Amino acid sequence: MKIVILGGFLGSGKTSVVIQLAKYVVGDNPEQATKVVIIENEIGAVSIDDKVLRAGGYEVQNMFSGCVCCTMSGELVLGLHNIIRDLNPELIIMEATGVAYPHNIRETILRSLPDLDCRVTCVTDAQRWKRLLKPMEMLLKDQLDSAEVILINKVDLVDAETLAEVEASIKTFNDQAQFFRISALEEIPAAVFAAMLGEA
Ligand SMILES: Nc1nc2c(ncn2[C@@H]2O[C@H](COP(=O)(O)OP(=O)(O)O)[C@@H](O)[C@H]2O)c(=O)[nH]1
Ligand SMILES: [Mg+2]
Repeated sequence: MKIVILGGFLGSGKTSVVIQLAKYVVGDNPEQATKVVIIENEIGAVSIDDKVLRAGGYEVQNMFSGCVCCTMSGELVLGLHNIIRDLNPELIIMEATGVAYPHNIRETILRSLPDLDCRVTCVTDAQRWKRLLKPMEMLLKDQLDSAEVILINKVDLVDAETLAEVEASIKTFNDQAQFFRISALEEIPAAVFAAMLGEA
C-alpha cells in the first residue's frame, strides 16, 4: 500500500492535483474508485472540496480539527490504521493543510507503519512564490525539503522569465526532486502522476 502526501501552501493547487491524481489511478472504471482513499486535512474548514472529491466516488475522510503534522498526529495514525483495516485501498492520497510540515507527517506515519510506501509531493504557486518566500521561508523550505516531486503550478499565470526565476529559487532549497511545470486547471500529463507515485 502506498500513501502520497501533498504539501504546499494554501491555495497552491493541492486539491486540484488530488482530483486529477485520483482519476489517473482509478481510470475510466468507476468500480475501481475503491482503490483510492483521500484524506483531507484542513483547519477549521467548511469544505466544499470534499463534495467535489466525493463526486468521483472515492472514499474521502476529513480531519478538520487541527493539523496532522502536529496536534493531530495521533488521529492521523489511528485514521490510517482504520483505513487499512476497513478499506484496504491501493493508494491513500493525503492533502495536508497549507501550514503542515510534511517531514513531520512522514515521520509520524513511518514510526507507526514502517512498511507503508510514503511519498511526498510539494505543490508550489508560481504566481505567488516570490511574494510568499520572505514571510514564509521556514515553512516553504521544509515543504520543499521533504518532497520527492515538486510541482510548479499555475504556470498559466506567469511569463517565461518569472517562471525561470521561480524555478531557480525553488531549486536553491531542493535540487534533488523531480520537477514539473504544470497548470492544474488543465490536464496534467501522466508522467507527473507516475513520478508522484514513484513509478517513474
Ligand atoms: N490559473 C490557475 N488557477 C489554478 C491552478 N491550479 C489551481 N488553481 C486555482 O487556485 C485555487 C486554489 O486551488 P486549490 O486546488 O483549491 O488549492 P489548495 O488550497 O492548495 O488545495 C482554486 O481557485 C483553483 O481553481 C492553475 O494551474 N492555474
Ligand atoms: Mg485544498
